[in-house]
Amino acid sequence: MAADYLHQKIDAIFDLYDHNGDGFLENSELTGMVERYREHFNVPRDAAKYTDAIRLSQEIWQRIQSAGTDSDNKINKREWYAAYADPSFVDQVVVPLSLLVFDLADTDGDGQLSKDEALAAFRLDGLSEADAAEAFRRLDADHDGYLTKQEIEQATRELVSSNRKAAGDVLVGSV
Ligand SMILES: [Ca+2]
Ligand SMILES: [Ca+2]
Ligand SMILES: [Ca+2]
Repeated sequence: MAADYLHQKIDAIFDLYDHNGDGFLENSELTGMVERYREHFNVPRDAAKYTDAIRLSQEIWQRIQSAGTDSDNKINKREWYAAYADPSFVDQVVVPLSLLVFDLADTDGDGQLSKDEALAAFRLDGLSEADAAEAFRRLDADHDGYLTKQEIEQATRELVSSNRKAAGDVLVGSV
């Protein structure tokens, strides 16, 4: 059952992106997450952290479309799983995107997410209020009231690579 657990988590990421819940990802849903961050945190459209995040969202789209076997303009779950099975996809796209999203939420630019910044970010990801609070509690390992980039990077890697239960799993709420 171990392999199935990782599968469930990758599945949960898909569902957070699948804004209209139809079981497919469209290009606009991949950029939609970044757009929601930009709006909520009032990030200027010409800010590098925004344009870079959009570029990486597009890279997700392009990589999966070019690897895909069908030519519909949507990503299905099978194509999504296949992408995450490639370690370079995680290293070159998934982790860098999560760090840029961190920057978008870091409105005061101190290099950390305060509790308010982090809770707002988790809610934008689609987590319930309770799941967002739990995620913050679990990820703030040293209980100083802030999340660092290192904590988010580690949590992201655990979420998308580990078959075992890990603290980072809270990034997708209750799996
Ligand atoms: Ca959809
Ligand atoms: Ca901050
Ligand atoms: Ca901390």
